[in-house]
Amino acid sequence: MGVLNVTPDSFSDGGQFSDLDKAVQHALAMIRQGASIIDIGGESTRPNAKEVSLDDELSRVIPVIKALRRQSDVTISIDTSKPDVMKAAVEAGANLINDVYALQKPGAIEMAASLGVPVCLMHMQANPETMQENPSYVDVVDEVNTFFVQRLLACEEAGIKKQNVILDPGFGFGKTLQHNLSLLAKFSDFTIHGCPVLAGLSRKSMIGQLLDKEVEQRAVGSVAAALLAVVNGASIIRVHDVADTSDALKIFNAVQTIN
Ligand code: 7PM
Repeated sequence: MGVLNVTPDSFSDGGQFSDLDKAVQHALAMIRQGASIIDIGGESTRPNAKEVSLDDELSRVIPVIKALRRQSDVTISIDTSKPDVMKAAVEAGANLINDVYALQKPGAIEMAASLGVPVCLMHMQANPETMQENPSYVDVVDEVNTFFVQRLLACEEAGIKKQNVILDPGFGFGKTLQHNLSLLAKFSDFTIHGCPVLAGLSRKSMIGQLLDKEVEQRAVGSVAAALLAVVNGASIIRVHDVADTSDALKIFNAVQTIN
């Protein structure tokens, strides 16, 4: 899964191509490099991020989804927690809902059920404004798994089949470095529900903390972390550096398919 952020400054350089054009070109480049899912997000979920209005989010993501859908049949994931964005995105050609609030916002679970597309449910402690203030768990892996059981039950009650659910422990979302390392070390524990598990580690602060490197120097560390997640059972990895990650996965797959 390649990350395509369409927040205002992601693709604007004042140059000759439109921001829409550049966003689509970046998605097509990630597809050529090996991405089979493009995750399109217009709402920043970074720590301390401000909320984005419905109209702003729609005007950022919908034109990109429509334009990409015209040029590719790649799986398009919409990264949103707003029911109205989910609906417009699926109507524009998105095939997957990636919700960092795990369909807990009012109306989200009903909307996802009625749209009938697969959903990715991510664990987060607290909310983006406060989540990194004082993350605290007795046992982070147990608590994330308990959350997954609760959300799978809510999905079943809403009419979303387990076969349509992807789970994600939410690296960096209300977690300290030690919590994040526990999630990665015990990643295989999240496969007990029988759903595919997604890992989003790319360029995150845990990589920065371990390497003492700024975000643009975290590609190698991110690839190493992604590969560990795959070895420990991840089915989908959400990454910025698609070409580098593809190289690592080709080595893994070659070793995996021997005999
Ligand atoms: C800080 C924290 C900076 C998070 C940037 C981010 C995930 C996601 C994001 C994830 C799923 C980023 C993010 N992370 N969706 N959206 N899983 N499902 O790295 O880990 O882009 S935002």
